Amino acid sequence: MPRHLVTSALPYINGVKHLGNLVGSMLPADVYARYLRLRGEDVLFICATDEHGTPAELAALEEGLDVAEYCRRQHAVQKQLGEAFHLSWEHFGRSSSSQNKELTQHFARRLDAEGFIEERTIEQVYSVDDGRFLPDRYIIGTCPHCGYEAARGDQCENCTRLLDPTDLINPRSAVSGSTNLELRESRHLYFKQSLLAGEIRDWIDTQNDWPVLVTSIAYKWLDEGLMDRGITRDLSWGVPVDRPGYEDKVFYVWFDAPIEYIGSTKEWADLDPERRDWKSWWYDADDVTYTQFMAKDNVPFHTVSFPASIIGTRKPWKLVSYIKGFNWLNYYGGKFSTSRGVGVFMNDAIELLPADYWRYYLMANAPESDDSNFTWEGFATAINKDLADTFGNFVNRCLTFTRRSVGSSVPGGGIAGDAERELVTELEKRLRAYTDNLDAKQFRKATAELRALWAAGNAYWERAEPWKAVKADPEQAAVILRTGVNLVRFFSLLALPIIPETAGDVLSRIAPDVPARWPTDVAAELEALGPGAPFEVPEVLYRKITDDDIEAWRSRFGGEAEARATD
Ligand code: B3M
Ligand code: ZN
Repeated sequence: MPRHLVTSALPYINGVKHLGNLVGSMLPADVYARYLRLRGEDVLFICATDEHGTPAELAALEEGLDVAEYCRRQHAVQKQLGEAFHLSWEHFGRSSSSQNKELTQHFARRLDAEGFIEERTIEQVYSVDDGRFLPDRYIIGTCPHCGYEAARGDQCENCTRLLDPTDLINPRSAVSGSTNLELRESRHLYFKQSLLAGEIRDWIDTQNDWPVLVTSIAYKWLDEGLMDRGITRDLSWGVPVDRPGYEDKVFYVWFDAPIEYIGSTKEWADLDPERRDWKSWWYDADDVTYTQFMAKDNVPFHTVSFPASIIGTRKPWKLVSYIKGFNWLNYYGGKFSTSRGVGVFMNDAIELLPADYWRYYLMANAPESDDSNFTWEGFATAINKDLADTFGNFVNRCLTFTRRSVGSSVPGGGIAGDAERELVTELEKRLRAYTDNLDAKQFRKATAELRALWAAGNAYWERAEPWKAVKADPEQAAVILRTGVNLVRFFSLLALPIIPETAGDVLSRIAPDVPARWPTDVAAELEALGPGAPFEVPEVLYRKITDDDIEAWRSRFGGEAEARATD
């Protein structure tokens, strides 16, 4: 049976993620994994926190915490929030795990054995007072281009120009503020990935079903000439470099982070080694289809650097089968900003409304072919019109009217007629479009097809006019009510990947004993709940978003000025 490995880009450890991070990797990965499970596939959905590198160390420094303790706490926060959003990973690991350490060191040794590792000596900024080398981000100074006084050694976030630490005016250490800096030689390991450029290009050339966004970024990097890259750093927090003379160095975060996809799988298997075989998913795994989800800034590492690390081992480690890359979700046209506190973050969002509201809006508005915009107005429209009116209201009106007319069980009697046959024909067309879009990982289009399915059910109910039939033709009324209750089940089943909590709640009340399997035969689905099947009527599924809500949330989360600009 085909097996599906699904991974989402690993969220950085520092801080709660915003809705842009969620929609650009973790959420679509979850929707896809849920859909595949409903189709009966064997699915392994893996994610983890990306804990090494300067973001972790600088954030821990700011909180006055030991970096390992900081990461432990942050991983727990991100794991809990991910589960609050119903992200159904089989494992949410940690790139600081011992499994990732061993695998990263193994990959480096393999690359070395195959002649792809070279030692080079480079000049680096050393802080005498801190007694350590400073990575570029640890050096602060005045930008020579725009005069911004807090520019970093790698980039000025004010004018966004890329910098070298030696460009900065009055450079100082971000660790201690000391200006007692000097250039010193330091030895580092370089991965000679330039030797693999041809093989990587040949591999990319065969990926003709990948999104253009992904292949165009890969070719851009390859066309610019694939440079050898330093894969070690003078840092203490990271995967140690097990090589004499490198006791004070660790591997570069982007070398170890993608290997954590494998590391997290091994963490998962180590929890139940009798039944879980991590290597069968990653080594000689031709029966596995591997799909990665990420935002576009991560695409270069996943189309070039990580595959180079795998191909360079000359061992049959699993290469990705499909990469789904996303553009950006903006907030009123601007960037979500952790530092400026602009935009909606996962902890705030889940406090405001249950996960399904966000899941639905983010999938309906996913930044796939282009950047998309989060606005409270757009959010309110999607919730009020699609979730509350088209799905939620259909569920309640069908079940409430049926209960009031014939009691809390599906009525028998009557024979389906042309109206029902036409309904089945339309639903078959829509189901095919919905399924095709989910198979193609086109989430925006898939969500639009789900909404169209719901609308078709509403149109049937309106045309059938059960409120007249119950008086004039009870046999015909029984057909309409039976069809309506089965439509509620059918629509909830289809909605499970996107809004699992509320769709699951409906199914638990009307079809607790009917297995949730992806529907293929619409006519059969509309008879799944036969005469006498009991049902309960759920509470109103969604509350409407009011103008006051929008006003309050716009001022709380920023976007006030931007909103006026777009009004
Ligand atoms: N930690 C996510 C980011 O760039 C980055 C992904 C790693 S996936 C191996 O925000
Ligand atoms: Zn600048």
